[in-house]
Amino acid sequence: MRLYSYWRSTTSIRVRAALNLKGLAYEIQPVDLVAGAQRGTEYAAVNPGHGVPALVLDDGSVLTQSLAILDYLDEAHPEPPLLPDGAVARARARAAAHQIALDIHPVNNLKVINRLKSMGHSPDETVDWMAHWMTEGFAAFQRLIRPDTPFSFGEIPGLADLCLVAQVYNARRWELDLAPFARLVEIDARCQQVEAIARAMPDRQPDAP
Ligand SMILES: N[C@@H](CCC(=O)N[C@@H](CS)C(=O)NCC(=O)O)C(=O)O
Repeated sequence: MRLYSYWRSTTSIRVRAALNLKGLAYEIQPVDLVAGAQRGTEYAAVNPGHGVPALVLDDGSVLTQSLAILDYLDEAHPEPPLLPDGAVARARARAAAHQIALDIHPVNNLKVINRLKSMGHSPDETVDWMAHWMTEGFAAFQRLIRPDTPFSFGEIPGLADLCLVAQVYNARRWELDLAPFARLVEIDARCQQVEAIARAMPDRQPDAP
């Protein structure tokens, strides 16, 4: 498989971690988001949505949207599972993941920040913007997960944890105050002890500077 990916992209981190957890082989095809490669004709042919990641399967099928890719990976390669047992628990795990993937990430995406800057907002204002949505989203996430498990929903890392580790990385990048989110910091630290997740983090990517 080939994964179109950018080292620091949180959506790419999620998918890299899932591929690693499931022991799947893949090669990385870097897409330089800062250089605008996601908007070039070559990548637009892969993903008309102009975002990473995109996963090309061995038969040439192209999958886009990180959550759809994660669903595919969990269906095609069920072990280890990304979701807990039981319909209610699964809905709750998905809801926590969506809190980050659908409520924090879209409003803090590079293209949104660039748009805010082009409308006259200063870099400091855009950092405030991102911090606002991360703080609100992390507060909700912390209340949505289980209070008593090593990972967000159980004994092994799952969908919500993969979204979390990526967003915590991004939060640290922008120097967000994580003091109110001790449970999230603790889960992130536990996830970083899992080699499959640690190997998915930005600094270990071939396109990291
Ligand atoms: N909803 C999409 C979002 C994909 C996306 O936009 N990813 C970001 C990187 S985290 C990106 O490529 N941004 C490029 C841009 O904003 O121009 C997904 O989950 O895959």
